[in-house]
Formats: sequence, C-alpha cells, structure tokens
Amino acid sequence: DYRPSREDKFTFGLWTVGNPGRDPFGEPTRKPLSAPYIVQKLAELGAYGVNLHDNDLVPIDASAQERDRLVREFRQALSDHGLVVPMATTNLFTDPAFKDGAFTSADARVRAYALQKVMHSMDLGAELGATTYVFWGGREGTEVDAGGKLLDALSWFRDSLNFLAQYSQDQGYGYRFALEPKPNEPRGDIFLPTVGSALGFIATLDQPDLFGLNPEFAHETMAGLSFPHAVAQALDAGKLFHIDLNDQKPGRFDQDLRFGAENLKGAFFTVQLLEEGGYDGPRHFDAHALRTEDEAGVWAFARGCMRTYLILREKAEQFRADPEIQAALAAYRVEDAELAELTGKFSRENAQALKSRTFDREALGRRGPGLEHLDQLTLELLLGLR
Ligand code: GLT
Ligand code: MN
Ligand code: MN
Ligand code: MN
Repeated sequence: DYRPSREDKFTFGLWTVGNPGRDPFGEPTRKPLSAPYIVQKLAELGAYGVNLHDNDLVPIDASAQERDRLVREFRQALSDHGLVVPMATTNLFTDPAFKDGAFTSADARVRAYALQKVMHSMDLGAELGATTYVFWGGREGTEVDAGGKLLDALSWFRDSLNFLAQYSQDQGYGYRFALEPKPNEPRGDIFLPTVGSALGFIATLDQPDLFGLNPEFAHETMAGLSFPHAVAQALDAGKLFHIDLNDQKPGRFDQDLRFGAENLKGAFFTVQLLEEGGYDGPRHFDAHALRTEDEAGVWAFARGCMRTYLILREKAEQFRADPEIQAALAAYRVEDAELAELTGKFSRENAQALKSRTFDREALGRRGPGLEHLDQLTLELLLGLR
C-alpha cells in the first residue's frame, strides 16, 4: 500500500517541510513549525531521517544557552521518535554578510567568517550523528564579472574545502562531503553550476576521495540538463554521496516541486537508477509544499513525495519483470561476443584484426532499434496499463 518504512531511507530537510511559504513577492502563508514537532510528524509518516542547516535549528544570533536547549530538545525528539540526522549543512546564504558569497567573497573577512561558521556547524552535525556534509554554494557566484574574481573564486573555494576536510579529519568526524551544484538563483551565475563542473573541480582538491555530489533534480533541470544523466555520471564516478529529489519545470525559477509532480518519466528513470545503480544512501526530498497550502497540505506533500517514490520503485520492478519490455530491450541492445573480445582490451593484434574487418555499414544504418515501441511500453507501464 506504498506506506514508507525506515528501511526506505526517506529524509526531509527541516527547511523543506518547515518552509512557511515565503517567496520573493509575498510574506509567509504558514506558521513556522518547531524542529521537535517536524521530527514527530515525519516519524508518523514513515520517514527515516531529517537533515538541517545550522540555522534551521539554532538562530544565527542564539546565545550558548539557547543553542544548548534547542539542540537538547531536538535530540530528545529524535530519540523519542527514532529518526536520524544523516546529513548536515551550513546556511551560508541568508545573512547579509554573505551577500557576495561566503567561501568566494572578495572580502577575506567574510571568507574567514564562513570557515568559522562551517566549523561550528560541522560540530553540531557531528553531535547529531550526521555522516554526510553538504555544500550548496547558493551565494557563491556573481551578477557582474567586473570584480574580476573568476579565477580567484575557484582557488578560494578550493582552499576552503581543503581546510574543512582537514578540520573534519582532525576532529575525527569522518564526514563525506557532497557538493550541490545549481546554475543560478539566488546569484545570476553560481560557480560550479552543474554536476559535470563539480566533478571536474573535485579532481583538483587535496583529498578528492572525501568529496562527491549532492545533485538536485530541479537544479540540473534549471540548467536545461537531464537529471537522470547527471545522476548516472555521478554514480559512474563513484561520487553519488547524497541526492536531492524534487521536481521542476524547465526554464523557470527554482520551484522545488513535490517529487514526480512535473516530469514523471524523469522521476521514473531516476528511481530506476538509484534502485539498480548501487546507491544505498538516503532518498532526500529537497522540495517545498506549494505556497497555497496550509499545514495539512504540507503533510500531504511529504506523504506524496514518498508515495510517488515507492510507486515508481514498484514500476521499476515491473519493468524488469515485463516480458514484452525485456524482449524489446534485448532487441535494442545488440550483443556480439566476438566483437566484445576484439574491442574490450587493446592489443596490437586486436587493433589489426579490427582494422581489417568489414562492416555492412548500410545494414547498420538501416536497422530500426525499436525505441518508439519500447518507450511506449514504458509509458503504458507508468500509466498503469501493464
Ligand atoms: C536551499 C537550496 C537547496 C539546498 C539546501 C542546502 S538550502 O533550500 O535551495 O537546494 O539543497 O543548503
Ligand atoms: Mn531547488
Ligand atoms: Mn532549493
Ligand atoms: Mn537542494
């Protein structure tokens, strides 16, 4: 009946279900929800965990006493309701200090303050048991490039990540770090805008093995790219450390729609990749209930994200078991054992044999691979007709 359980590893951010429905043109439409209350509600719905920014729990100007009280109450709620905190991150975007970036601010004092804030936030995450630490560089970017910092920004960013990786090791926290790309919003152009650019950057870090990706469905879609393709590239590189599931119409502002709400086929192929591609981390929903909704709408939204995932997971199983689909797949993917031998591994002999082989180019060009048929079968499966 598509009821989630802890084993499904569904997580939400405090900032997601806790989003009060503010947008750049309008005030909040809902009351803020306390962190312990969110924990209780998510547990009732069958979630596995809850993730947070430092300031989702502890206001930026909280006293030490207030911090301790908030953390104590949150931890109590987690243990009362059996939820975990797999991922933590830092708010490096709300405060005006970060208006021109955090790690990539042109002001060395802001860069140092950002490092300090992240270290405190990493301490908090470790206290709550988080093992993945996300960096979404929302403010790391520019509107105008007259400041001439494009190259400096990358090296400041690199220095900060190298520093923080060592801090984690020095403290014995054992974090794995996940970079979350986004092409724009809130900045005109955000640095490391796509999964591909983040993968390229990770290779330049001192300890690349500690760093991976937290790709988001909406963000790759905003960049005009395919989310399943981005997820596949991260998986292939062994870099899918975390994932932000939501939905998005292309060519729009960041919408953070309920998972599956817009691009159902993209959602299906994403679930298929996660379930069959060896990802065993949390399935995190970084989405918001529509601003039109009241609190009941928020929980309907959260339930909907998980339910859609479970339905699509079942569809992926049906896809694997459907004889007609499997026959169409087998027809599409032409295998040849002799050629596999010849092309699998380079040797001078293989290269020579391959060079002197004749291929019936025209026949290759004539073959219809049956993708229309296969895709229609997939669509009908998703529509419940198979
Ligand atoms: C913010 C952003 C998300 C990021 C969060 C992590 S914060 O809501 O829009 O995509 O994942 O910092
Ligand atoms: Mn988003
Ligand atoms: Mn977002
Ligand atoms: Mn996100």
